[in-house]
Amino acid sequence: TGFAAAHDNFAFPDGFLLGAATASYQIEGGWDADGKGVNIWDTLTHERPFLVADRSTGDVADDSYNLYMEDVKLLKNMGAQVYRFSISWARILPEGHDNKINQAGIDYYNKLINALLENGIEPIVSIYHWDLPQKLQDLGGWPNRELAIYTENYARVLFKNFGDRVKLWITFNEPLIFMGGYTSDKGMAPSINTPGIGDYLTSRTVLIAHANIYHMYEREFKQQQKGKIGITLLSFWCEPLTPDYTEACERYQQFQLGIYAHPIFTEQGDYPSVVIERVDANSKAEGFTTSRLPKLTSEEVNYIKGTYDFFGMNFYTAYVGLNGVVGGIPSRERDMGTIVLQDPNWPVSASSWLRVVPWAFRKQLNWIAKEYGNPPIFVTENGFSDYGGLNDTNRVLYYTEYMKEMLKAIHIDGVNVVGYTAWSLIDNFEWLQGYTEKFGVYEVNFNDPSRPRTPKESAKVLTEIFNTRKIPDRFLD
Ligand code: PNW
Repeated sequence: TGFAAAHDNFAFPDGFLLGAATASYQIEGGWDADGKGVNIWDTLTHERPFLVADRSTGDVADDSYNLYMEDVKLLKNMGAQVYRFSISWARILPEGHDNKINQAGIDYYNKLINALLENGIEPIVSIYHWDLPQKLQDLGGWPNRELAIYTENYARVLFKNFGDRVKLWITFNEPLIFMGGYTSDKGMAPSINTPGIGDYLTSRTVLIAHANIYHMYEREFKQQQKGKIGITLLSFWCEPLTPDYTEACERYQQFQLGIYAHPIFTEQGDYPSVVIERVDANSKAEGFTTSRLPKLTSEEVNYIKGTYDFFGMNFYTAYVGLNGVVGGIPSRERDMGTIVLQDPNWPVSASSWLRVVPWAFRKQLNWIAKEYGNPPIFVTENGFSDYGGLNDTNRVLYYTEYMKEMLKAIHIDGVNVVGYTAWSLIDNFEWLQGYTEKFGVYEVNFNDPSRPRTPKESAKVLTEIFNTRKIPDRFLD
């Protein structure tokens, strides 16, 4: 019957992977434990505490450096098949370079990975989730393209030590956001104010580093380890204010997602032409002799193209877009020439940028599938923030409504989505918002030294979904 068919549409396909996600700096603590080096978030939180909403740090965070077994238990109890976590570069290589390896760091991730596998949970490892060793920032950080080589060397240490057991690797988490660390002295670490220049330099280094890692894995490890490598990119749906602004939204997609996805996922490769044209033209008008967008050579374009086994997609929210020139001179925002707003009717969260727009998830999945030739998409993050509390009805609604839209994209539209990890397993250090915004499905009491974890309503619903592999009937209309 049509009734049954409609309900089958809200089941997860066989082989679809379900789980939850975290990141090293946000949960681990142990900021100077057992030989770990200093990273740019240690530096920002210690030296410029006023940049963080509650002046907090990740010094202890969820103490997952000590309590990782608790996290594994939560995942196990939920019925998670996969756990996405990131490795702290400075815990493995205290000074960023591979000449000095911190064995205690290797031991920590070995213990975590083994515990996961013993409990039937597959690790998905992000190689870089924003915590750059300070020693590499001292050399200029991501705008310095030598980092593309240092990152490759760091990744090799990870493949050598963990690649026998880790089969799913993500090179970078959301370069779109961490390139912002080079656009303002009030922003993300390293909080350096070089907008319209440092961010584009960062994008080039990241693209080359990603390709270096991908090719190095193919040459040195893939045959033996048989793993898969992707990159996690953040995107937003952009709904044109009126049909006249369709192009404004297209430009928004290319400037936000396309800067990273076009060089890797299209057959043509390279930066999107609209990005090249507009940054070149603005640079010229602003009096720069050389475009602020450093070009990729044709060798680099070919080298970067196709370096993926899957597309890691982080998705949270949507905007309404229209034409408009805003942002300083120079800036990527100004280069883009699109302004975005959020519809005041969309339900809010605790995060200023995050409104609840479930239908946009389906649209963005379709946009990616169409633009990039329907690659396997792993949704590596999706989630909702509030100010705390176990009775998180709005988070439950967020997850069920967004998952329903994702399932429509899979079953009705044929988008190739292969997995989903909820952000986040536990409340954690939400970057510049400190501990004021909560994303966890498990609550963590940050006032208690033992950092107890307690399931919220959303953890119970995700447990049910992970075990039944469908959206419960009570959430279907
Ligand atoms: C992601 N925005 O960051 C990160 O990968 C996580 O580490 C983070 O905790 C999570 O989402 C929630 O914020 C984002 O401004 C940061 O649109 C900023 C935005 C989106 C995602």
